Amino acid sequence: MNKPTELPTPVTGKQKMTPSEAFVETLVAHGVKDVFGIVGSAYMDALDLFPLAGIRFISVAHEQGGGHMADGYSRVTGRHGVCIAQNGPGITNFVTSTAAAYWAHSPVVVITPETGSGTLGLGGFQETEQLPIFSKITKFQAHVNNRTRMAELTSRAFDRAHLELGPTQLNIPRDFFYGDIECEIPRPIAIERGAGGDRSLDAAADLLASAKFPVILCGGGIVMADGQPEAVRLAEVLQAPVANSYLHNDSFPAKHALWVGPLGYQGSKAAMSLIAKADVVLALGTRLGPFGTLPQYGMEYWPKNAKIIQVDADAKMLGLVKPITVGICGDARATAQALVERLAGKALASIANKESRLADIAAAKKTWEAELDGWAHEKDAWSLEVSKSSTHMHPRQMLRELEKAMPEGVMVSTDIGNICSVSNSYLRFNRPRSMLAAMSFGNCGYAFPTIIGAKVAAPDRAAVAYVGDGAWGMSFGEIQTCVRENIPVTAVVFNNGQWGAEKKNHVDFYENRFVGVNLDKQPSWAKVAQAMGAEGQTIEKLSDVGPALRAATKAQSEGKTTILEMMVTRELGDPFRRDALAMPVRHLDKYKSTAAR
Ligand SMILES: Cc1ncc(C[n+]2csc(CCOP(=O)(O)OP(=O)(O)O)c2C)c(N)n1
Ligand SMILES: [Mg+2]
Repeated sequence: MNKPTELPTPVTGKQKMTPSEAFVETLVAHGVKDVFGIVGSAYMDALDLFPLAGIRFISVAHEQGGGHMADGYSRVTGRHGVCIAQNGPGITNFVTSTAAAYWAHSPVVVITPETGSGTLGLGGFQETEQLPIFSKITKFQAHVNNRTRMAELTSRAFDRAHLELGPTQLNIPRDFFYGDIECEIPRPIAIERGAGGDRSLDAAADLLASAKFPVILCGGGIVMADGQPEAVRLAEVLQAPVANSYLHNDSFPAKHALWVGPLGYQGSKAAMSLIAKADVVLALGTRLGPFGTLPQYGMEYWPKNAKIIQVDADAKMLGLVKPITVGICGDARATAQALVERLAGKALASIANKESRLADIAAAKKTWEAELDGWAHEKDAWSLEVSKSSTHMHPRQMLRELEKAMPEGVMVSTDIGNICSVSNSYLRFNRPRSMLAAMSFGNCGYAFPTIIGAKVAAPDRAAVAYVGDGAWGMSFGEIQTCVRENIPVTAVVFNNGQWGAEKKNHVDFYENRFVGVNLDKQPSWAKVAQAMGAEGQTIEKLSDVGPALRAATKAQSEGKTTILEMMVTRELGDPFRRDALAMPVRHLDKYKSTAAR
């Protein structure tokens, strides 16, 4: 979270300044060092001050990319990510990235200069109503309705992004950057969240003390609260297995004996089989999103009869998706600490029987690892057919090689797509703020710009994006940003020549009637990378995967961005949402041939 003691000091005292100066000094007051965007006349008067204010402006290829970079930056630092653009089209380009940040709970401040107040409503150049567009994808919208309020409202947009755990919008009529005002720069408001109410904490501690098979489900709230040490301590006190919530594989250290892997789509069967046995589940810092516990591998693993304790910093999330026994509105770190304190001195049923549970954990993990080792390729009829005459790599084997070659402390972003989803089984982290998946908004094109923002935030950490070739077509333009702004990252592009995740639905439901899913006549993405000033390599053989990833991540320290184009077969893993599709029903004669038989 925002650490006020580390923040620089802006100008102090009430004094005369321009609104541009007030705006920039408020950014300084909130510790802003980097802003992502595309230049525009709407805010040029403020932009002119950035260098002297110590703010780096990172010029991107597309505003959506800039928004995702701000998201990645905030997810790695825990501080604000900031993006800005030209009124009208520059701002509408932020819609997708803002919605993605909303569902990732990222404190991104989206700065949206708008058309001048003097001509608003006349349908002039680059005019659109910018507040309604973002109203459902931000936690707070500040509109500067008077230039004298520039610092106040700017500061509030920053404060609210932390307080409400998500993106906020700061909308500024472009003429309001100019003029003379008298104002004082507000200091950031830092609100400490507590552990939760005494009654709910007592009830949770009693339940945990009596639990014979407690399981902790560790979510993104632990990452955001920097609470991993407290989560580890609590797990050790209870000797409870710990699963990661869906796409938060960095919420608990994978090297820990109690770690059992992620739940959800393409997650760990060890985690699923163990949570199925739980009599008490502690959902620590997770909203228990509806997709996070969908059945997988034909397993219904959510323990319907277990008592559920849910901890979330947002009270509205408690009991929203799943019925719960105890809800605690608290900061996951503080709550974990408070539970450790309450459990001290209590007789714990889970300690009395810990040997058998530890044996269960070790056995479940061993079985799952062995299954992954042997799972060289997908075994459904279609996958076998398309891969039998292919010389390309099996995606799963390639993902295993990548996993083994990951450098210490790596950050990995993942896109939406079949191979990215399968990678969930092969991504393990020992450090929080390391996994940056496209969260529930699930937009293709998320991973590459997000890892660029992460790299700006943590230049000394290796940064790797996993991207399907379809999603790559949407996002490779940001190679320009890497090269131009010297932000070295590695992108691993899975070339299977298709929008695979969607094709899987054609295979499962539409008898292979493919419409719009083949990505024929793609360029060589390795050559495209080279033409854009990055390194590009095509990887055909499994034995080259590990060495290529190691070399590419190492080359980041020499300032090199590398695109590794992995040539993989067209086989496809399980689909994301079998539950959401139905076999085709047709009533009109014209379409009868497409009806399910
Ligand atoms: C912006 C956006 N458009 C469309 C979709 C629907 N969609 C989900 S996965 C997918 C296919 C991804 O293909 P690719 O990136 O090549 O990865 P693959 O599935 O082949 O591994 C599509 C089109 C989406 N999630 N986001
Ligand atoms: Mg693909």
